[in-house]
Amino acid sequence: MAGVSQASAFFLPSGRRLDESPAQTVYLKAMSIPREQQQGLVGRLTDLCGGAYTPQQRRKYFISGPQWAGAYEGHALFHAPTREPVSFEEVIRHLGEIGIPYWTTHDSDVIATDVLLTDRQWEVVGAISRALEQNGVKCSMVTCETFHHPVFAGSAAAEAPEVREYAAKRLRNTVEIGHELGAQFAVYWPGTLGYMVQGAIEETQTLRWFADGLNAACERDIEVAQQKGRPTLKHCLEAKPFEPQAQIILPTSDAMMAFIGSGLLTHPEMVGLNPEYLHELMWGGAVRAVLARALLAGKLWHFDINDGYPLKHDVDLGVGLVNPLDWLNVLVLLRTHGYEGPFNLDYKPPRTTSNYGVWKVSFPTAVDRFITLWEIAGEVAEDSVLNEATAALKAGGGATGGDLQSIVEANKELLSLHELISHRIFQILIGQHKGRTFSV
Ligand code: GCO
Ligand code: MN
Ligand code: MN
Repeated sequence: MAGVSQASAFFLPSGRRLDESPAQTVYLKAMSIPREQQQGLVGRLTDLCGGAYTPQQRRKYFISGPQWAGAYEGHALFHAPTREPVSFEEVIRHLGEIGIPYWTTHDSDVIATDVLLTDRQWEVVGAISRALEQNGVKCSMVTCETFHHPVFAGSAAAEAPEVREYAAKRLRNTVEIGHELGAQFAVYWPGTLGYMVQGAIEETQTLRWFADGLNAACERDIEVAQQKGRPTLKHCLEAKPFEPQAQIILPTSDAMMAFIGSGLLTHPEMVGLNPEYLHELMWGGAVRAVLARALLAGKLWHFDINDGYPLKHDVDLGVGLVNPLDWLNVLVLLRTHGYEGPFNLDYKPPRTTSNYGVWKVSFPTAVDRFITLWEIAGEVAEDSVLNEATAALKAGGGATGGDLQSIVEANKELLSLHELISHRIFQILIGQHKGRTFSV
């Protein structure tokens, strides 16, 4: 029917187009889609969405895909897995095909815990290097899992010295693996560093022990970097305000910064931050302000990108699906301050997404939303309305009297620009600055 655009038409699984009319919609709803046609439908509708970048375009950005995100099977405390296991070879191959140039991993994502710290781990590391090489993907970051295994029930900074000794070995080993894989960053999310029940943990002692582990990692890094003629890694702390413990000893990026400056670290200059967007929303923080504080301290080195809801738990949704306007503003801040670190896609494809959907829908669309928001942030930075409004606010009304009333009066009309700026950013987000209008 004339007037029905490609984009708004309904399609039958056969590919035949149905025009939008109530009767036909009912027909479409009533018709089941056989399993063997479902991937075709999802794939076709994904392609119909348009707006996808090419793998070459995607590779221009410092974006990394975590092994644990690609291989996440949809399990949680109340949730059985909904997806099949995926090997690192498969994850790396998909990242290469999509055009995600970097891969990140926990030590135990790819090497079984009982193989870690044995000679056999180097066979796995060799296989990883080959997979990376074959697929044109690089390892940018390694992270040490110190939360999942029962040995870390009382955290990596537990009372028993043998637990802390084991944790230090794992941390040093992760640094070695990182150098072997060519990584530039190591990330530490302390996980169980906290408590469920009160009184058993002495916080100052726990923090000293936690620092011992990080010091061991930094000291080993200095040795290995020297042996290999490589720069040392950037060691990045990641905070999360709750989960998996009820109370967390280092719950926010600001707490992490205070810890870096506490005097407990032997190499505070080697340690910075890996904030995660959602983790700061979880405590009710303004993510942009969190990042601004880290930028000022020179500690914003790595950034986990995802989305979710304030004051709720760690749903790790794909970037931009919940808070696109806030995300745009975050990226404006990072662009205008020359942030050049990685954007790590630390999200969890929802358990309603299939193994096919993870690579057809979840990863490519997350990357493309990020790139789009990053490019829109560039438009915000260059927008003439915004630049003139901002400059006017900074110039002020030029009160000369010096008395309070004349200062208030001089800026009174200018301050309406705050709301106008916010409106303009919304317009840029939805493309109205380029003439997108609706006939109403
Ligand atoms: C989470 C955390 C982790 C960490 C990872 C790297 O949400 O559970 O963000 O995904 O980023 O453990 O240290
Ligand atoms: Mn994270
Ligand atoms: Mn998270």
